[in-house]
Amino acid sequence: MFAAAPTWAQDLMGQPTPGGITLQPAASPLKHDAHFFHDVILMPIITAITLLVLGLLAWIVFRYNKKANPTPARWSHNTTVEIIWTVLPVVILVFISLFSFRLLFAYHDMPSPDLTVKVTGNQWNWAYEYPDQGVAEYISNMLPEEEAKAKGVPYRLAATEPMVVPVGKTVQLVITASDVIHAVALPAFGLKTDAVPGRINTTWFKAERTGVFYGQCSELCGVDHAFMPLEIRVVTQAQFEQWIASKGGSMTPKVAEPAAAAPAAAAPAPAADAATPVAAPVGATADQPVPAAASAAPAAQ
Ligand SMILES: [Cu+2]
Repeated sequence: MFAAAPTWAQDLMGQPTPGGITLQPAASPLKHDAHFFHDVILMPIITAITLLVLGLLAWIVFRYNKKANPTPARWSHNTTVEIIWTVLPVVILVFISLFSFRLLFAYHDMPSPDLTVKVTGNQWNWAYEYPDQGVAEYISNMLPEEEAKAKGVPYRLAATEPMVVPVGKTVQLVITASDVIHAVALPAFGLKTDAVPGRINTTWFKAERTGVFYGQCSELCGVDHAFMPLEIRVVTQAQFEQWIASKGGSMTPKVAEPAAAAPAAAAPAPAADAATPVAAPVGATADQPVPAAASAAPAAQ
């Protein structure tokens, strides 16, 4: 499908490019920072060191071999050279660490999030939940090969039910796992965070454009490790609100009645009992418990 386009001209957004050699194009601030760290800081230093060592080796091989230099010098130790080759690597590492820590802090210092998505790794699929919008946990499986082909989407990257997020909003991912360690990895957003049973890890991204972005589990988690892709669909705010509504959620978080809603959702039977003692002291009429129970019933559904 994409074979006609030269891969170096335009890397595919949000997915790997056949024949591509560099990092995936960035679609989130952290990935731009990671590109800078890799392209501007690490690669020039690595290239310079590699060329220096190659040059030194070539110099020694050609200038000091047995033919070119039949009587070798007898001295050992050179204080100046030893100080240089000790201090210079330290300086280089400190220089790298300045930019490395800056990137780590950027990952750590999340801007105030607009949206929180809970991500749970399972053997072998992902579960997404939107607690603030009241979207219950749903399972995202890998799209079967025939369906992926029919839809023209990448097999083993496309999912049955993607995570849907609005463009330009800071999305916080709270990540855990139910069985073994998985990892949320999505190159275009620079995400790679372990999903550990019994722990909550967080990471964040802010999608800069709409579209579909693919990632994969990046922690060897069992026999179907290769078959639990992450698909994040970035849409406009209006489309996101439509999607939330289609999932039975609401954009206005219920702040006033979380205490009543929580036990009703968890266990409908105790909630009905709880309504009676609350109504009894307040109730001026005997009818009071009936409307209270009736209002609790829709919440339980
Ligand atoms: Cu996994």
